[in-house]
Amino acid sequence: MARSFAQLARAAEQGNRTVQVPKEPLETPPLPIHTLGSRELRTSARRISKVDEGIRDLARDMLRSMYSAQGIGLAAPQVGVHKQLLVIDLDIEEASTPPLVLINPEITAFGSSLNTYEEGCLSIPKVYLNVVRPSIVEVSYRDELGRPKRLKADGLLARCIQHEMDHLNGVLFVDRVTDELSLNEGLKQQGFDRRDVQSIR
Ligand code: K2U
Ligand code: ZN
Repeated sequence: MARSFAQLARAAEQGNRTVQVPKEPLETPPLPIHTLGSRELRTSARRISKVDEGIRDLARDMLRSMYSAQGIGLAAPQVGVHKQLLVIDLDIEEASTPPLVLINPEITAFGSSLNTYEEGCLSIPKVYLNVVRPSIVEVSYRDELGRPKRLKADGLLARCIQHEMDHLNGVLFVDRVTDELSLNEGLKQQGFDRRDVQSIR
């Protein structure tokens, strides 16, 4: 929905405090994405104490890197930044849909039913494997202006939120794959080392 002239004027006068960036692939994405085997992916992220312009600039660069890689989610540890920040955009084909920025997110409730979804990860290219997770989550977080928010999600958004929040805790989707044969096959085909998968049971 287009913003009114007054809203646009207010946004202009406040300076660009939103984090929307063009949703197109860049020649040189600003932040390289680390891949399986990198210690960066296994380092837990720290809480963000102050949501300032620096955090908003980081979110913008993460979005530019995510869109360039055709992803719908990205967590700061994937670009080597150990802060509790993740960005999500399920609608990467629609230029006007704003992305979700979750700062210091906490899952406050899980739905009781589970579902299976074939997940991928920008840090583990071309490996797609089934992962079982709760189908509904409730999450509380701060947005890009530092405002406290609560969100109840199902479907792909619930799945993406859980996948990204795992990244904040140094957990990768391959750690949750229970089908050992598919896991070994999928990793070997792409030249990844099975020993980089961590058991989390
Ligand atoms: O690496 C990442 O965190 C980005 C993930 C996000 C994601 C994983 C599993 C399920 C949903 C989202 C993906 O690589 S983004 C690629 C993608 C695109 C459309 C649908 C699912 C995954
Ligand atoms: Zn991922």
